[in-house]
Amino acid sequence: MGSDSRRHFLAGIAATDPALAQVFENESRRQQNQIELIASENLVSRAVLDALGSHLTNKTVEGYPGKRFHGGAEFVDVAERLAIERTCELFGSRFANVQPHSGTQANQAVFLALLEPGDTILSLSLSAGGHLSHGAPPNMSGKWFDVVHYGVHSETCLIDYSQAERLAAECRPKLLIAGGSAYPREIDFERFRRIADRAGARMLVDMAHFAGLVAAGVHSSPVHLADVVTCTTTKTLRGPRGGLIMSNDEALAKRIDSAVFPGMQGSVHLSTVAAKAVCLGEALTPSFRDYGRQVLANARALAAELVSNDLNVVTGGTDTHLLLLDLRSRDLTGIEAENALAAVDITCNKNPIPFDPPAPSKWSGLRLGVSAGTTRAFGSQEFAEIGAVIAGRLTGTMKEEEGRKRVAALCQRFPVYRHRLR
Ligand code: DSN
Repeated sequence: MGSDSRRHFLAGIAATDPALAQVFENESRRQQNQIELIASENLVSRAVLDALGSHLTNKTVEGYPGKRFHGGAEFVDVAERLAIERTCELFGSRFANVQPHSGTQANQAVFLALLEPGDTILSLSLSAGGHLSHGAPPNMSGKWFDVVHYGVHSETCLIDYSQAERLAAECRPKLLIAGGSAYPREIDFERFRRIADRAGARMLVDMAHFAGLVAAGVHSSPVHLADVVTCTTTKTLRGPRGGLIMSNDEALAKRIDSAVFPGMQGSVHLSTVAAKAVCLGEALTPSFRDYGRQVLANARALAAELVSNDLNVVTGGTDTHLLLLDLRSRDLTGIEAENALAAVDITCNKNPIPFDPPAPSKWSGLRLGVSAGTTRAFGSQEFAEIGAVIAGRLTGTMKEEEGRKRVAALCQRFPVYRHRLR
């Protein structure tokens, strides 16, 4: 082996690229030393990390297992088949596409399979907890389709199903979307199925946020009711960054496969597909059910602590891994609260609450999620302690130094993996 190729195959990043090695080291320390409450994050297993850093990244394939456009696919086909089979087993769907690079691309593939430009979509508005890819104006979905939004009741902040039904009768959408990024309560999928049927619409459920809870059996499943279900593998499902698409109708599944490839994507990110298979395998084990139950218990413990400290939790609580704080009564914006918590090493994100103005600087919500902390083995007691620190900082009753000390004590007691540099 020449010395160049020797170095190429044997030298690790610490030796070849110290600047990036330092980034990995810093991020690894940050994940150890901060409490992660961003609702779309989690901490993947070492096995998922192994899959993401595997030799599969060298392989180019397009198409689907057994029908590739490139040779040498006999082993990677096994990985993709495992991901497909495990998706179907875990969620009870007949068909699955495991290639979308993200939840947004999964949704775009569904649009390509089911819609023409100019068709009407009916979906939850962004400020009520919806998602950018469901027709928000700056997104491709908002530019290419005629989008109508339903929202939530002003008093309860729960989905206004009657409004959705009325709008569906008026605008006759081709696609009705349920799901979003910041709606903390269970969605009535049966009601949405009836609304879609009456309007002659297809129904898409985007369960990106709560897919792991469905997998764990602690949240109702939309898979037998919707025409198509999309999700990410990232959030409560605790896997790599990427998307899945499920359906039960063979003809529709074929259209979705064609929409993903060759419609929208090229070669498959095989390391990610293998990592999806790993996380789906983990989600099929009994311990993932325990994880799901603990996520719900922790989210409720956090909500209860915040409410008991006079903070306003939108809808009064949560049925999922996430909750939303309404900061208006504290005269704080979301960004001010996010910064105040960052100063005590708690990471979370500003978010619109229902009826907020569109400008992010004016949002008055803060979104908190417990998936990553639960993976770290925080239980209800630890989440009550986290709630006490959040409340203390947002109500001004706890000094910054004390908040930082209490967060550091928790982080020390519950270590996460460190990045292994070679
Ligand atoms: N949709 C964004 C979120 O919920 O944070 C990214 O996944």
